[in-house]
Amino acid sequence: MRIVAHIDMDAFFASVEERDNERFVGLPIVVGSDPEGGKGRGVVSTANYKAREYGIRSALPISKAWEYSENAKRAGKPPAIFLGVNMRLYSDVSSHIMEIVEQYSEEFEQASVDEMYFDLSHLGSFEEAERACKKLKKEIKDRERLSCSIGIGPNKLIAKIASDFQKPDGLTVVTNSEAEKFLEPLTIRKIPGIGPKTEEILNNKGINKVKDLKKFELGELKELLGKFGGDLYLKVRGIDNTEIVEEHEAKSIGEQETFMQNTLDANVITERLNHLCTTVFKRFAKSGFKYFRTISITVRFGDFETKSRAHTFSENVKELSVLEFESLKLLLPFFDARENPKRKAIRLVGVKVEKLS
Ligand code: TTP
Ligand code: MG
Repeated sequence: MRIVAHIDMDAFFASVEERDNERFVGLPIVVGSDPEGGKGRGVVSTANYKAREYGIRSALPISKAWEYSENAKRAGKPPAIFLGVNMRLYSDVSSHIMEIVEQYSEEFEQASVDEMYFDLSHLGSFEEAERACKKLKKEIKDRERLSCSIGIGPNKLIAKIASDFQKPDGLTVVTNSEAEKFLEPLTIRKIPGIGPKTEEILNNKGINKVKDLKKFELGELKELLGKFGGDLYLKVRGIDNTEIVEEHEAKSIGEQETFMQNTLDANVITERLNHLCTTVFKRFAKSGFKYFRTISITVRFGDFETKSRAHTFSENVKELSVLEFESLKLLLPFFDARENPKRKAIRLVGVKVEKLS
């Protein structure tokens, strides 16, 4: 059984600003271009939920947002706080969150700065997947002080729509058998791929809900919308076979291996570790980078608890022997009480070189 989750942070840029500036807490916040006292020509990147009550949302002209804020002020409400886009900060926070999510799955795909798909099929049931996602939400709240919404479904399409279903701070589970019924009452715009233009074409034909779309034959939808019509025919029935595609970022080069059987046999594990080092080193040698400075290893136990340990050298290094020796040093504590007090068997080991230059 396939189980896919989709996580999307709530009012992401604005939530990060609110988190980092105590004086903003509880106030309407708009992140975007400079409003220039109502004359600004840019747009809103995002607004927190408080500012959304004023009608301010992503992609709205910033001058409109200013106007709505002024109206609110006249009505005795707090005016919105307008902030520029601090992309570097949001990217950093984004990486922290992705690192947390990656602990929950071996297959994940970052879909945008604040959303990610990850596979939870290994948990075996939607109940277990829900439990894991509750834990994940709590972990993100505890560690990053941010809220997110998660959808769990039988494929990426349903997971994505489900994560949006109870925003903010939502968790929505839609099983295989519930998927078609879940979609039917939704407006067609909720289907990814239906933008304002397609929506208009369909609305003009009296099609507003997903349920209305199901009355059309495959051929009719293709005639109306071209190739997308074919995809749409499947989508409105909850069918989606797209894979989770992991992005390969060039900031680090790493490999991991899941063992056939969980093990704590030092010979077996060190042999696989050396093999991973060789593979990583070959990729590093071909990458065009000359040096690395950080070596990190990841160990996942049979119960999915995952730990990473890293060593950063004060100077650049470039030898395979260093990679082998240092990763072994990082691994050894996992055989005894230092990193493995309960002597748990190991499921997966990974090796990574970072700080490439
Ligand atoms: P979204 O996830 O679409 O929006 P959001 O996280 O602000 O709000 P929510 O998910 O709770 O509805 O986008 C993530 C970030 O991407 C958002 O915080 C800012 C940025 N963004 C833009 O810069 N311009 C846009 O038009 C959109 C939609 C998002
Ligand atoms: Mg979001």
